[in-house]
Amino acid sequence: SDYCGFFEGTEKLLEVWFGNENDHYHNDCDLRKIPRSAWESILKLVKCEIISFKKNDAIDAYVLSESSMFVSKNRFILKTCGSTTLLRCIEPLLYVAKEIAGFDEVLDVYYSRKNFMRPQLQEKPHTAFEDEVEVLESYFEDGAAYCMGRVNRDCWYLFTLNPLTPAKVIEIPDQTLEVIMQNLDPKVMKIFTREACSTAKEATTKSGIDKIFPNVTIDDFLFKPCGYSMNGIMKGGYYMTIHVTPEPHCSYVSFETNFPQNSYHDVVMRLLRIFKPGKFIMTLFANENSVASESLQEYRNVKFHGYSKKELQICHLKNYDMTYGLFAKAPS
Ligand code: PUT
Repeated sequence: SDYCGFFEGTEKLLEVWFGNENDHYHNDCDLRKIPRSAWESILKLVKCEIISFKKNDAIDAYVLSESSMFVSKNRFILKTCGSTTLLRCIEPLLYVAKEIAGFDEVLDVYYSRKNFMRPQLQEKPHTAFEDEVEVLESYFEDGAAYCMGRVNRDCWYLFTLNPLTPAKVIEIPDQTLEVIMQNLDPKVMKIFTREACSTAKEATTKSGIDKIFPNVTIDDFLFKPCGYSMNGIMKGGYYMTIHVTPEPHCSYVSFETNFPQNSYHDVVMRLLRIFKPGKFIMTLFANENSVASESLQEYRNVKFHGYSKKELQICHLKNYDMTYGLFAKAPS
């Protein structure tokens, strides 16, 4: 049965790293100086709102009505689904980052998303990647736009800074794994409905989400009548986030983390056992100093039991190497 109508679970994802021209270690700068009221006004433009908040000494994590936001000292991450207008946050974000947090330069930018199930339901410029790129280019110089995967089917778009001339790099070890799953097992998706679970915590434990990583402070939310979001924060500024759209005709689950691993094979296998997707895409970013940089090579020959690899692409960027892979359930 359908729990409700169509919902575009596919998120738009923005990550911005800030710096200060005269203060290399940006001792006095911090995005966490930006007050909640400023974030609320910015998110209003994006068409979503804050529904929950948790923090530790390294990261502020917000669960939003449409996905999540993570604010660290000099890195901002916003992930929003549905028909939100994420790119409208850029102008006010650059303003508050300068005027309140003290950052006067942008070190790096990543805007990415999978192809929408129903692009016609988006608001401009999100109806087409080319139009999104035009907006991004109006704010950021030296932007490079990529499409990984099949332009006529499952694909993943990325805009980032990749100047032809030497540029500043992110020196601290950094890595991001994203797994975007579709055509999920309806029995698993049922867990993320109010019919099956009365609290978010129940859905978190029943599904096994609480076992993906140890020592995570979880902030979870179960929507009415269905849908689920969780943020997890760990020591050292690491985060994980999961968003579930359980409706059978448009099921979608995303997982993202910057938690360092030499190999993400076991993490991905855990996700596949929990969610049982019919297909998924995996993207992994790792910079030179990251422990995950070696594992990028591993993905050339990676195998996930029960799934076959349809595509694999490797992209060398300014700060990071990135791998994109599409996998589909192998016939049993
Ligand atoms: N989503 C972009 C990730 C870039 C590396 N942290």
